[in-house]
Amino acid sequence: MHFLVLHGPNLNLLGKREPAVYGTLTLDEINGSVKRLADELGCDVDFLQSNAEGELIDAIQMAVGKYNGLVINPAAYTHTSVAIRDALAAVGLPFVEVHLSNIHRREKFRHKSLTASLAVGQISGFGCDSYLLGLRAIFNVTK
Ligand code: CA2
Repeated sequence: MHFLVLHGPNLNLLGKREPAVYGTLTLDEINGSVKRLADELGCDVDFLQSNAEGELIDAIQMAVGKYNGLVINPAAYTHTSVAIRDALAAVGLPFVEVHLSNIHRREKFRHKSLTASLAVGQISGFGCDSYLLGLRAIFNVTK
């Protein structure tokens, strides 16, 4: 099994800014934890972070035939991007949407996700563990 972990805009700043909201771990540290879990589960994972909507869409389109599923934190695009939703719908790969923070206890504009209704499920509010739970979830539903 092979999974793609996609990180949306500004997540490259993790560990360097706003630790009260997003924690102190860097993106590389989160990816390292996800990779260790993947090794334990016996699956492969690749990672991509992009600040560009089009690059995320290209990665989603190119995931077909290569990956069994996605773990995606679309970051701010969660709340705005019809284009990312359309790409996820078009490829039809199973995906789990993850968020570090609990988007439902933050500002109202973060409560709406344009992608969650296509997802197998959404995991929100557990910091780095959201990604680990997301990988376990996509692994379990696709095995
Ligand atoms: O909680 C999450 O994972 C979010 O997807 C993070 C997004 C936010 O727009 C979503 O509403 C919830 C923001 C990612 C920005 O990451 C930063 C990390 C460090 C410093 C500044 C921003």
